Amino acid sequence: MKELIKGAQAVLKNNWMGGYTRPSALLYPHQWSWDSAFIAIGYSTFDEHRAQTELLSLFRGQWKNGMIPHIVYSPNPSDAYFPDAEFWNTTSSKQAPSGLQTSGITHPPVHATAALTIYNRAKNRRSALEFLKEIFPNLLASHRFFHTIRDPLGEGLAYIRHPWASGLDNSPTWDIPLQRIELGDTPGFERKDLRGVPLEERPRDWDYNRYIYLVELFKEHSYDEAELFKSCPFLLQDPLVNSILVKADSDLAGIAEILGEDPSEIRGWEEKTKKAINKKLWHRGHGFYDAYDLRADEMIEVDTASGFVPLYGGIPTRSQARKLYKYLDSKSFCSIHEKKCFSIPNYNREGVHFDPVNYWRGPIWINMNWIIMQGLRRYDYVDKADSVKADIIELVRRYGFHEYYDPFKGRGYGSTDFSWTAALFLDTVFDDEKIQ
Ligand code: 2M8
Repeated sequence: MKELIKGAQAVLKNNWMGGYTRPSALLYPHQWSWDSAFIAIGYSTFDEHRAQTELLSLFRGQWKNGMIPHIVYSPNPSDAYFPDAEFWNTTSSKQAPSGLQTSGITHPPVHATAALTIYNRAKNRRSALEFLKEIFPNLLASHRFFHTIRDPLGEGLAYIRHPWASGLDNSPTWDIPLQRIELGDTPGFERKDLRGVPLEERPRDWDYNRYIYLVELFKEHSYDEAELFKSCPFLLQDPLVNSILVKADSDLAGIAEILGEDPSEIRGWEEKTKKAINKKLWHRGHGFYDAYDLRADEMIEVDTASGFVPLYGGIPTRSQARKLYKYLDSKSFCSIHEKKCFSIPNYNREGVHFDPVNYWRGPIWINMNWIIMQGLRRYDYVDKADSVKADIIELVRRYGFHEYYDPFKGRGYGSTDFSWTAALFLDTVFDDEKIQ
């Protein structure tokens, strides 16, 4: 175990770019929003100063309306990633920050959870408190953005307007809304991801054409949120983003209390979003949480692991949780008793588009396992949580710190030495191993 821990720490250290940590050398040279939150949680197990720096550097890219962009671009020009900063041209928005370049969409808001974890683990209590004081106003603004600007009808659910904003880029859930897009004259572009990873492990050109169509639309409207709420063909309320927001609200309220600030507004957001998830995203007949397509005004009944993430936010009632558990521990998502399958594949194994090799369409992702594992503990499904934990450790031990893994063969795909795999591995073994 000691060697594995050293290996995980080395992945983070090698991906450190001087002010932030890249997700991986092979594919992702810039700073990604939810990656940074996971990475900061990993650093909090052995380097609290680096953990704080990681989060604070991400917030330098925060927009004036509170939005944390999903990518903060490195100041050093790099030919390694598409789309580059120029392609987003976010300077056309009055909301974009000056002095550095970012994308123009969000990512799941894990940051308050990361900030509280860093504080709780810190040995230097004074500097940890200073860190919380510094970051609290930015965190609050980012939550307010989700709860107000991204919820213009006051339903208690934040919308996303791009598959990349979900973090689960080519999840089969997005196939249906993306089919609605008529491409027209989208400009040509060159994907860079296929230089390092085979197409069978990555999204199709079909998806990329639609990702780029949406970015072109954002540019046309200078990233004006009210305009895009009216005109964007991809507009969804996703259980993953909203449940992560609920958990982060609860942690942000905890931070407010530590700082002697009034947490009531934040607790109000948390409660409202919890209720709304149960009201609008819970499919009664099916006993599962689905994304809601605001354009078609209907649920998207596609069963990905995102439907289990409400457990992490403490959102389901006991009886809802029982239904989720029964499904999670079945053949569809690899049960505890099945020896030939690691858990948790990101999409129902029996689903029509299931593919154990392709990106977010079947493989196991360590961040999803880590999130759902915590949800299982919250509802006292201890054996299953322990079995997910054992699979996280076993996948890393046997195959290394990959971006994602085949649920049957175990072997890893995408990037090697992937930062959030290393970071969340460290977090997973922290309490057992007393990492230094
Ligand atoms: C992947 O997404 C980026 C676009 O944001 C890409 O494919 O180019 C996703 O797995 C996303 O969740 C992740 O944050 C990002 C960097 O690791 O890569």
